[in-house]
Amino acid sequence: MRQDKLLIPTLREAPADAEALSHKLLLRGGYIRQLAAGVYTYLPLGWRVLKKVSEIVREEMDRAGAQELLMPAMQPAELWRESGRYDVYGPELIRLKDRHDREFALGPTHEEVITTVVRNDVYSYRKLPMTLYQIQTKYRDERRPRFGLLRGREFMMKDAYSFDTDWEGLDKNYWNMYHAYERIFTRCGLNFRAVEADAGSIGGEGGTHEFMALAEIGEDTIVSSVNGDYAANLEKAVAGPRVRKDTGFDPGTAPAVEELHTPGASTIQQLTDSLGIQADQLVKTMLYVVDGKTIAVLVRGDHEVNEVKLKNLLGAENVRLAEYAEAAAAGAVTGFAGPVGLNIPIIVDEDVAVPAAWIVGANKADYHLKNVVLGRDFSAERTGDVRNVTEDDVCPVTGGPLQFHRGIEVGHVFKLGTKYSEKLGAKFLDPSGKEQPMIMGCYGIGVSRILSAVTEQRGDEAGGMVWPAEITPYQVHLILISVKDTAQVELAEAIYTRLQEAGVEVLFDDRDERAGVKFKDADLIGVPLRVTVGKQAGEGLVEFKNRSTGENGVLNVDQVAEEIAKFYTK
Ligand code: 9G3
Repeated sequence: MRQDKLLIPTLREAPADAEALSHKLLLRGGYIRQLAAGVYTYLPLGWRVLKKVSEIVREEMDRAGAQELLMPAMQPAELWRESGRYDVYGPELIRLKDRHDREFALGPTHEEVITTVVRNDVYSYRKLPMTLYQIQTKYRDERRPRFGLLRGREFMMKDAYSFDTDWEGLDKNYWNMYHAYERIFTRCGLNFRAVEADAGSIGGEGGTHEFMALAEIGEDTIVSSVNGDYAANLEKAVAGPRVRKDTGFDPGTAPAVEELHTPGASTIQQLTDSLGIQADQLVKTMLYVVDGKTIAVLVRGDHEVNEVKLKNLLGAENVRLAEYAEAAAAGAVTGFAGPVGLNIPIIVDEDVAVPAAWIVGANKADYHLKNVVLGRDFSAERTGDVRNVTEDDVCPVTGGPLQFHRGIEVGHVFKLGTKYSEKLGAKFLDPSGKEQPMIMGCYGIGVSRILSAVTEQRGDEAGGMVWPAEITPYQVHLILISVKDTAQVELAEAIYTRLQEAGVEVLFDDRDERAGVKFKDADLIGVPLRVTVGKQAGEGLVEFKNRSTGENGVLNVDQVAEEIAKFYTK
């Protein structure tokens, strides 16, 4: 295509409110434009990449035996009432009324809809297993949309749903999808890890993996062993067994509790400094409200509470930090909170539930207590693993060190079980004629989010972007230096015609612009192969640059055609 006629509005500067690298580059490269917070237009370049990513997803879904369909975004509220989720989700679920005042939700996901589709038209076990998928726009009214396509309020998702007669079938489908995801993210040129994850709000029984694109901007933290045998979202990651040094501590003979005057020392750092102790000799008392009830959670001073583990341990729906007044009502003094004298249940992390005497807050401003012993000075409602793993922990699989990376969630596969099929009546007649609920799985890919994840990994604020071969908007960027030089124009036109006839997608920069402007734009647009027609056009020679490998040289047209064919044949 001739760039002179294309809508590719490159920018020299990113808007001030764009923080993430991918947000800046997709704006500056003329890929996207914001219409509203978290709502974007894919300009022609962005749309070309989005189509290629979607096509890769489609190919691999079809190869995995899934059938593509397209469900509506307008979902009757009744379905969400049937599944019991209409009131579970707050303002994130976009609700609207039609002209007859009937209530609808704009689909944030499609478990309710797909289960209704299947329950109405699939009844015999002979039709199962069946996996259906769509590539469709989702709506989630995020409180804080940000970072461009990374967290939008309207975004493109591939969501697939599998229906099996038994758990073995689901397990087979689950891994079938898992491997399809590996192929998809590899073809999209992503550096990704599959990690054990928490099922989160969707619930479901048994196992879920997230696919994480490694990137510092990522909201998630993934924990893995050095050799990759273990990988888990921090929400889920567990520590390997530790050999506890026997301190010979005897609760029976431990000295009595003593008050410590610790004026103003309300942080771990201030305490360890002022008392000259290590953080692991302290216990932090965190006040939470769990499904409306205030509780205390105790973790060691060098650990952090993992709210997902806490929620799962207690089987709770909602977990949040307590407000100041809620903590005070429980007898805790914020900044000096401790377990002694509280009138609420106390959950104790297993690394605190060991024979030891601790320093804790005294529930009195400017005071702490020492020699506090679990069992003697306070009792635990229950103990469990409610903390994040740290660099000091060992891997549960290899026993070796743990590595921590930030990641962007680009995929998520779930074993749902019968949660939706029971609520929404997706049942089948088994060979003995007995009615059974279908066993479901669901599988999501953030298709539009992939544009940002790839740009985070392969973009550079100064150097621009280099798209992977399979999803680049164009395959070759042909740059004509001077539109006034006949030899250059003739050679560039000849190359353009020849490459197009060879089926190569060419972006031809035929604009009457200075070379510097053309190269700056080309860096931002990010096409991996660049052919520059300049001074040596008279000798039939051009500059060929492979921006993926960095190599470049002066070649004739035949050599260029050969280099291009090599780069794009898989
Ligand atoms: C909602 C809203 C937001 C949501 C959900 C429901 C996330 C919700 C989880 C899933 C699970 C899987 C199929 C594809 C893969 C992911 N955010 N989830 O259910 F009403 Cl407002 O979407 N769905």
